[in-house]
Amino acid sequence: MPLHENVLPVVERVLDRECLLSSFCSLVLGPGQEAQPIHEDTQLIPLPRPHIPITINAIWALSDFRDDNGATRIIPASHKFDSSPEYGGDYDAVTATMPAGSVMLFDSALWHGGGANTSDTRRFAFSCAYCWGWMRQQENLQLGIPRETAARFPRRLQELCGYSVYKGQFGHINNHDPIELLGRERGKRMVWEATDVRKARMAEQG
Ligand SMILES: O=C(O)CCC(=O)C(=O)O
Repeated sequence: MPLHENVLPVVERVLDRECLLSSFCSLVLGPGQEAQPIHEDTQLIPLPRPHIPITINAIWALSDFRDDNGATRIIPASHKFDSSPEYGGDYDAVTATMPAGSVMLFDSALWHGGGANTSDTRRFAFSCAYCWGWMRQQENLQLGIPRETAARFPRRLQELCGYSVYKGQFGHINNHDPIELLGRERGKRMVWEATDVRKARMAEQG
């Protein structure tokens, strides 16, 4: 799902191809669930607002998202506000209703929150968030996913999970791309190798 062809290219356009999966989780609202406080997913990050998109959220509806079962509430254009919401505050929101199978993409600085589920069935969703490669991911996927499991992922998913180096500099291990720990051959060159013209020439000549 994090590799979905209708979503990842959009994320790569807003961030870049070296983006990371920040978190991947299910969002299940049971009957009687109260509305979640309106929040931004990155509001604890001490950056002056508004700022460039730093994290993109994809919420996948696995059930129909309706007003009565807790469809996500959003405050349109709030990602451009110069402040963050107060937890527990009362805000004028619209509900993002959508049929099962839809996906909603938004800048995580958008003020939002799950709605109240007053129906008698559960509302199922997946949340897939992506961030820049220079940021700390919300979930520590390199330690959280056993290495032998990650080794079976497609290469692009491995990169998204953090087995990658941003701009050939951030995230290396002993001057190597961590993807090599998953048994992949030569990963990305570090910036200091790639910019060493003499060494690059020697490598070309074998
Ligand atoms: O469940 C939803 O609709 C939104 C969930 C959410 O915003 C969150 O968990 O941060």
